Amino acid sequence: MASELLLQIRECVVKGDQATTLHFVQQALDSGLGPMQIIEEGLTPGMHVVGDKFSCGEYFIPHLVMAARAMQAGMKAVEPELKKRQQAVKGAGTAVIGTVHGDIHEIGKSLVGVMLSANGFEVHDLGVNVPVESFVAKVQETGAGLVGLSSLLTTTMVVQRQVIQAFEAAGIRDRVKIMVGGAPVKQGWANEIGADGYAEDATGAVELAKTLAQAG
Ligand code: B1M
Repeated sequence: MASELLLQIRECVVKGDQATTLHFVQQALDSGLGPMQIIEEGLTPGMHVVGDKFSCGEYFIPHLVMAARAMQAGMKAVEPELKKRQQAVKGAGTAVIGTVHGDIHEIGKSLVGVMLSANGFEVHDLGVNVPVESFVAKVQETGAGLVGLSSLLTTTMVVQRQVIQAFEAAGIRDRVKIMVGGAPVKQGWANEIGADGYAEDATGAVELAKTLAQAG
């Protein structure tokens, strides 16, 4: 039953059907499935199928847009449950996150943001296509100790390096911990550009953020 529901959620994302995605996500929640299981075993695998279909020329941009809307509808439904279940630690720290300039992929970045805030971080989500200087300005304004940079395109990964360089140029690199992520990003890239950490997924991002916040 559970695996059938997760399969249906996946299929609805692949079809880009918002209403039905929402319906099955709600049914999954009602039947006691956990929010992370719904995200990781239903919604996200659906997006991977969509990505594969796009790669092989079966899907085009409108399919990606519709699938993203379906996934976002599902995410909205699981968000309250996600927040309820997380163990919020008061005063975990302040984080500034965003998808770097030139890149408009928002779902993974938003998931990281929701998970961080569910775990007690005060999150300033700058959105997508964020100019390099905006990260620096927001840190100066809020005093945030953590910066999260998301990048889904191989062509925009370099902007993560530019953001780190901008913090150096502003003379405040030692005041922030910078973590990077996104599908094409790997630990080796994080090392190469001098980031403080890399996480593969949203759960890993929360663990990393907690570790970096403690390291202060
Ligand atoms: Co685009 N896209 N897209 N896309 N898109 C990818 C990324 C792609 C892999 C598809 C493919 O070819 N198979 C490919 C990139 C290839 C590459 O460079 N390696 C691609 C391309 C090429 C493009 C365009 C260039 C297409 C074009 O115009 N010709 C274009 C670029 C636009 C731009 O940004 N300038 C484009 C556009 C779009 C849409 C706008 C249509 C849409 C996004 C809509 C939206 O976000 N509102 C879209 C979508 C939906 C995708 C796929 C299908 C799905 C992305 C997604 O939401 N995944 C994607 C294929 C794929 O990923 N398999 C694809 C679900 C999400 C939960 O996962 O974002 O990976 P993800 O986030 C994960 C982890 O990566 C990690 O945690 C998250 C949760 O586990 N993570 C972090 C993410 N950020 C993190 C930050 C951290 C830590 C972890 O710390 C700070």
